Amino acid sequence: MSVVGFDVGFQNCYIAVARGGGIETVTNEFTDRCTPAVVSFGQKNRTIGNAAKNQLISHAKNTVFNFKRLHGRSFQDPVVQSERANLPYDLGPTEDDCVGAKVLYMDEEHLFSTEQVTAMLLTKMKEIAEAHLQKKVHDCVISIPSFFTDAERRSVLAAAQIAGLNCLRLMNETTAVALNYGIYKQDLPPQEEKPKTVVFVDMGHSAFQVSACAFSKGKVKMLATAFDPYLGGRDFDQRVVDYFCADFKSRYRLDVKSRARALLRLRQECEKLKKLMSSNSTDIPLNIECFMDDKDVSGKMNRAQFEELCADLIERVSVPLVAVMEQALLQPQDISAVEIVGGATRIPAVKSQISKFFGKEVSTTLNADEAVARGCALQCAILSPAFKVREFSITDVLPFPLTLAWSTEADEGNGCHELFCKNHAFPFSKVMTFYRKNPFTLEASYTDPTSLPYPQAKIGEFAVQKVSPQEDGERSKVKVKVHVDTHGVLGVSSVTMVHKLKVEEKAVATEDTPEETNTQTSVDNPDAQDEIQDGEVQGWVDTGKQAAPQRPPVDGGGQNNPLSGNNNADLNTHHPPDAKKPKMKVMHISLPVEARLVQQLGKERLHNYRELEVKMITQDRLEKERSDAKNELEEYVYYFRHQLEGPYQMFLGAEDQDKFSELLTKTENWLYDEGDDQDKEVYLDKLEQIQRLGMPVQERYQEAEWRPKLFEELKAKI
Ligand code: ATP
Ligand code: K
Ligand code: MG
Repeated sequence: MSVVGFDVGFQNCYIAVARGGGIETVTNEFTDRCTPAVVSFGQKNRTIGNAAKNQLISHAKNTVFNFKRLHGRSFQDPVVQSERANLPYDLGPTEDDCVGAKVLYMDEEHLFSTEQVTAMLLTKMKEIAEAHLQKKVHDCVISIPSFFTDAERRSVLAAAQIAGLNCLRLMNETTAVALNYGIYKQDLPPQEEKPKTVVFVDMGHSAFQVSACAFSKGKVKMLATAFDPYLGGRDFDQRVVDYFCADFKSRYRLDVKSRARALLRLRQECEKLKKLMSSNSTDIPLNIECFMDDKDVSGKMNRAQFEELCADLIERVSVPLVAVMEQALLQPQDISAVEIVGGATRIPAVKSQISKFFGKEVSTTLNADEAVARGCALQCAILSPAFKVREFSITDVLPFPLTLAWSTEADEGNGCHELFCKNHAFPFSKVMTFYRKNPFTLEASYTDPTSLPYPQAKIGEFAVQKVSPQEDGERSKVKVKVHVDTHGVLGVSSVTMVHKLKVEEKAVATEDTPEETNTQTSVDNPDAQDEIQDGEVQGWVDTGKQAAPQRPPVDGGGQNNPLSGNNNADLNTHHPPDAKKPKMKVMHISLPVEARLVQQLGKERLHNYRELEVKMITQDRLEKERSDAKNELEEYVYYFRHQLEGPYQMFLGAEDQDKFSELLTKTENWLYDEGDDQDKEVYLDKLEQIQRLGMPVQERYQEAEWRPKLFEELKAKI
């Protein structure tokens, strides 16, 4: 059992693990807590993380970054097209209408889907966690922005599967932060008292998210979430980039935007400058040597100038703040703390805009970079049976309202119902009842396309199969259980058809134990159900009348059910508990459902991606072993060359010395020539040749070193 949390950032990724009763943020092989979200493709292998980031400029066409927002989208998607315009590598459509990165890998053209690229990043993060924990990592919790739609969430889940991870929960980033904040708090009010309300604000590289939460002892309830999916640190960078592009055009006559590499270098420098301006209000210089056409360039900027360039971005910070307070029906004075995380909240103007809005200082209790990963690790620990964690319940909220629609059987027009309102709690299940004679289809979509940061309101269709009329030709009652699962993904968890059958007196007499429970609906936590009563629904479903008012949402206990329905239509016989009607028998028949979801990766494709990932992992490992063997040989040659001219000289005869020296020279020349690129075994062979000559010399030398010392020691003892 592994307990791991992954914050997969747009720019920066963090890994946290639970170990020895605490949460630790893990460092990677460069002793860095941050692993950049960059994957670079080479002739022999992939490089991922810090090493890949170093290739951003030198290897621009085959180094993939800024891909987090491509999840669950098609190539034609306007978001994809606008990202594409700013990327030095190219994107293309995959076979199943997703988007992929076009790169050269092992001398061949490849189109790696976004799921595959994120899986590569997750593979790297998994390896870092495994190196830290010294054991295999499988179970984990992965963060996503709270505004991710169904398709985006499913796409990230697919990436986890490709990486061989079992994602126990996709966790909204601000929810992870809230958990990380609340679970350690000893002074939370008891459940019967007024909860403590805290607002969490996260501005990362690509997005801005705000959540209002209510904390009581042992629980956090998200009240509302708001966001600007297109406001992040990179937008501030872009303003600085634009400024210097104009500046360099007028002062140096350079057209920076026409050169991808120059633009990348400028962007990196502008980001550094932006960070420096956060802690310094005076002029900060910007110098880049050999920038374009061998020209050096220089410029400067100060904080006041920066704030002027970004004035409208800073204004936009208030919009989600207003929205979250309106939705949660809160006034600024109701808020006990405003906790900020995410790198871009370090911009002083962003910070002051937030504190101005709430009329109080913002708090930075949490580690701005690691809070999301730590919250995910905590969630994973809570979900893991192997870990004892303080009781803490988390109720999250849906970012967008969801509607189910259906066509009626008797040409009475179509029906639809908003099943989950905005900020509805999840995980959550609801049961809808239909009266049908034939199979039918439910269409799920987001209620309000205009509020959606996604081009398509449709989520998918659920085709309810094998519906048949009752014995007497009447419509059958069909109960459809719809849920939003722990990942925030919509699905139909079960469909039951109820058939009433007339039975012979005799048959009843043989089975007269009344059964009360129905195996199909008792699976879920009954608290999480908001059942629409049969009678009410009958009119509502097929005549288009509205349903009776629903009970308010309650804490849900979600089931991690697969999206597709149950295919074995097993028959369950139930007797009505009412003994006065012994002639009726009720059968609950489980029906299969076929889910056709927007942008859903097929099972087979997913399987192929996983196999390919495993192959690439092996290839990376082999390449590492190969290059390690080569390095070792080089080091040996260098070492013995040095020692032969020095301390080892007197431990070899002249003839042997010549022979050894000759071998070293030969190997050295070989390494520069055809030995530059050989299999691991070839290097190991050469290494052995050298060791055969070198080892005896080394031993003689060591003996000679030790003998006098040993002699001294013995003398001292006597
Ligand atoms: P996202 O949350 O959008 O997926 P992310 O999690 O990768 O992105 P973070 O690591 O939280 O993003 O933040 C990165 C951003 O914060 C970058 O734009 C970076 O330049 C910015 N940033 C980091 N430190 C500072 C600083 N001192 N001043 C200004 N900006 C900063
Ligand atoms: K991050
Ligand atoms: Mg982030």
